[in-house]
Amino acid sequence: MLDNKQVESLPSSLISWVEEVRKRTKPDKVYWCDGSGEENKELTNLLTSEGKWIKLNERKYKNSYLYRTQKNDVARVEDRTLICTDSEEEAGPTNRWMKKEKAFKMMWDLFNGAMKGRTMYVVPYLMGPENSDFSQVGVEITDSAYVVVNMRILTRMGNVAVNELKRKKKYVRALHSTGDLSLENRYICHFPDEWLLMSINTEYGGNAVLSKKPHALRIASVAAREEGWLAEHMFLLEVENKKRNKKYYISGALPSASGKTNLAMINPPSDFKDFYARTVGDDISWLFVGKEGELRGINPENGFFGVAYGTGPSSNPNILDSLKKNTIFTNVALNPKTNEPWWEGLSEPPETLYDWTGAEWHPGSERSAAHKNSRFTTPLKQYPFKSQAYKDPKGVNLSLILFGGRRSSLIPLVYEAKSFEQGILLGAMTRAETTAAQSGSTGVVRSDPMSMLAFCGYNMGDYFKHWFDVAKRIKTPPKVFNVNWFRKDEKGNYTWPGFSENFRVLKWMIDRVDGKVNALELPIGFIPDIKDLDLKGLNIGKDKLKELFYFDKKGWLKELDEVKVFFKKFEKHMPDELWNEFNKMYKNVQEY
Ligand code: SAT
Ligand code: MN
Repeated sequence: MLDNKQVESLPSSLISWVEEVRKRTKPDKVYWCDGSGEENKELTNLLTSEGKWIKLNERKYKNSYLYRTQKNDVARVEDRTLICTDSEEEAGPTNRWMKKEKAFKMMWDLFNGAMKGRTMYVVPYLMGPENSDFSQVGVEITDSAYVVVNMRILTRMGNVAVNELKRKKKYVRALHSTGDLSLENRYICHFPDEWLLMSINTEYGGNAVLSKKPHALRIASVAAREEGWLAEHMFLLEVENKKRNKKYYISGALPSASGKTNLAMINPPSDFKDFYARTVGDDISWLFVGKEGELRGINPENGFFGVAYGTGPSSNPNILDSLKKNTIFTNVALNPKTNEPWWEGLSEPPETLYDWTGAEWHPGSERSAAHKNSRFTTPLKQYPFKSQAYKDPKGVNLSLILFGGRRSSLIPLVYEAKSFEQGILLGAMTRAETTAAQSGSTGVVRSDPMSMLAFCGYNMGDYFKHWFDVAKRIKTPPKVFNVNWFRKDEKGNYTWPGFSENFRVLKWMIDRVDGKVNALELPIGFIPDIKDLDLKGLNIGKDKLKELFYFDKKGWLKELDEVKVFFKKFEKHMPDELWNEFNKMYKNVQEY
């Protein structure tokens, strides 16, 4: 706990806000978190004693726990996630909007007495490396010990943030209460003008750990627009080639639960002896134009909140050891015999399990044992294949950016934009199938520009314009690519093996960056000449490769027509630069 002296040293605006929240929410106790190990132990003991979480097998999963959320509270709820501004136009046609004053009143009514009988935790946190001009601070007030222990892994929490609070002019205020978990009154409200967040009646990570999507993307995207940088839903990967004596930094946007974490932790196939891949971040990148006109990136987070379901020896072997200590598992299954967590993809299922709801489960059951959006929360620091750059206050210099999404047809395995500006179009026109990361139906194709549909805190038309404005200041633009690992054949099987084999595609991109290989031109961009794809050791037929790069003119015209309908929604907010790029591509496809 922070002592009185430390609390008194904090900005007076913060002290009075905490006091206001205390008066309105009426907790039994106020507890200022310092982020220490002892404090964390107290909180985990408390959670265990309340029967809310299960301590896992200490020998196999040291200091690790299983938490089950309420059944109706397992994913982000996009229809209850609101951007609250004066005018609807500021939020734009893709966000749910509520007038600021109305939302304020509604939320304060819901928060009235919400913390009665509970402890109110005040959590100072830092997003980004220490002593970095790019980092931001925030303070989350929450009555959930589960949220606090997650924040301790995902952010730099407590004392470090207290120091930065004294240095930074502005900070985000985030207020959360578990409330009664009722769906009718669940709201995650964003007040970008005030750098303020209010979330109630939910405890699921993406809705309640407000440092993550609500701060690091929705509020940060608004700040980024004002200050001339970009807050993106992107991983950040370091690839080193020892022979070329060079490091490449790759950031990439893929929608939630589409393998972004796996790609950020990719393990090059065994034939790629000169290559090493290391993770800087797996979910969020903040990008800045550096002094030399280069594009730099930092990972604002300090841990991973990855999807457990499907994570295993074939999809992400690198993470498995890291999950064996100091990890929180949410909504995975439990082996009652060994007290170990289990989820689909990890191993053969044991004879008897308790599923994510706690009900008995046996192999062959129709329902999954772990929830499809089950998650692990684990510290970056203990991940063996991390890049030391994750704590570099200056960030890294980007070599390339990739966009993509889950598409079972049409979109090639990889293609390259002809310019950075066309790259912005590739990002903006991304359409992807929905996943279990958001409530609602899965597998529906929807526009998800830059994978930011659910995370852009303002009008996406203005967001596209902002990308073009930032582009004007970049002197050495990274190359931009689009990828699609998810094409399926007529039988419904994936055409490309994916996972670590995706490194072959990254290698081609790196060769393009280094000017080592030429490419073939299509109206939508450049694709590899098959001979330049390193496929040594991979058993893949010629027809499959052909299929992966087949250009279906009719399909593309239909795709672009649908993109156009989406773009038109933004009306006058849509920048001319993007329409120009779009029209150029449309014409090229028509004339092909
Ligand atoms: O639930 S989170 O928003 O934190 C993760 C995700 O959906 O990308
Ligand atoms: Mn994400």
